[in-house]
Amino acid sequence: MRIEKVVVHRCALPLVRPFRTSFFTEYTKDVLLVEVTTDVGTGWGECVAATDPLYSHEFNDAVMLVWRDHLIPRLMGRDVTAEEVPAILGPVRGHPMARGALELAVLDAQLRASGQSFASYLGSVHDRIPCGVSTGIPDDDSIDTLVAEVDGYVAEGYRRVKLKIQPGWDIEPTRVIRERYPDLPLQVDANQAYSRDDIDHLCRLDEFDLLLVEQPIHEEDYLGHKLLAERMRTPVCLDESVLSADNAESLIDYGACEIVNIKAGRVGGYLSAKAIHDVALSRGVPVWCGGMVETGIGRAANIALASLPGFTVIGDTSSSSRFFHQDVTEPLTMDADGMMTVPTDPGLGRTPIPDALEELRTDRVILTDGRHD
Ligand code: OSB
Ligand code: MG
Repeated sequence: MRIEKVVVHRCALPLVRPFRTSFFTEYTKDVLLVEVTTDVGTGWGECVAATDPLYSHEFNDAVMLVWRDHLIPRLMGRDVTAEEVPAILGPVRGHPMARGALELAVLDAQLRASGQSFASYLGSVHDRIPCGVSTGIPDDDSIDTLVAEVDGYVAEGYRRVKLKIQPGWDIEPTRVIRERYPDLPLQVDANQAYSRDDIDHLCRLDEFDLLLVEQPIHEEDYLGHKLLAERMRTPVCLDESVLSADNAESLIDYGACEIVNIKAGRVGGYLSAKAIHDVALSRGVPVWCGGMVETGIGRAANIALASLPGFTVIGDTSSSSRFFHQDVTEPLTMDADGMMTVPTDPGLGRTPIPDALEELRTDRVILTDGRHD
């Protein structure tokens, strides 16, 4: 297919409640949606970068520049298949979130043209997937607020809950939720807030029978995670450290990682995400599908990814309503039994609703000729 035009729709989606982690508090989701026009039709992608470079070095304004000056010029006017996109963009170092969003849009266009769903293309083995939810640190630092939020998620039917932790907000909140829900599948995510010096402290989490502890230490400290994994009974899972299939294989074989959180946006796209899944499956290492507070575009793609066979741990695959009053697409919705149906329409199975896009959009840029309107 020939790539003819790339339009970026920047949108602002107010969150239903602030989302606070060890590294930031987000009140509004500022997202770049990318619309690629080809000679066989249109495709949509979503970039998981944020306004500020706090989770990753990538951020939305930088993504716009790298798209405009380095990535899109390599694709424009070319006859490509989606599978060729990683190699075409490969000479540009880094910027996996920027690359992944373009690959997703080209894949969506290709699959819509051929009538195949994204899930079927990736190798889905489930029609429905179980849903987990990520719970932020309460804005008011109150355990009662956390309990009320978790009570709400459990009542909705979520099958697994993740708590965000950081020094000073770890043992007590986890103890309270575990005592209230002795059988709830529960895990914690520190987003790198601890160091090698905290290994004894982190081992105190072992008494709560957690599914895993996610990215406790700095993303570059592989030895720290290995030392922790040797000491801690709770499995150590990596998120930010995992960048590619080769690096995932290294982390697994080195002993730094017992479970992998796969976020397609973080690893340069769904083809790379699938390759990481395949490596982990070959090693018998469970994987799960992470989230980046995606709109329905990215969320639909995540749900498809989560239906692959190696995804044996419940992911951050919550309903659109977990974060948004209004999504840009028809919402992705969990059923009362805590399961979500994997989209089966061609491509992602979701496109922006024109009125919603219009209402939520803060900027529209035709990146192939630089025009804003
Ligand atoms: O570390 O998993 C994370 C959201 C934004 C940035 C980082 C993370 C998260 C989440 C997932 O916790 C939230 C979701 O999309 O369900
Ligand atoms: Mg994480």
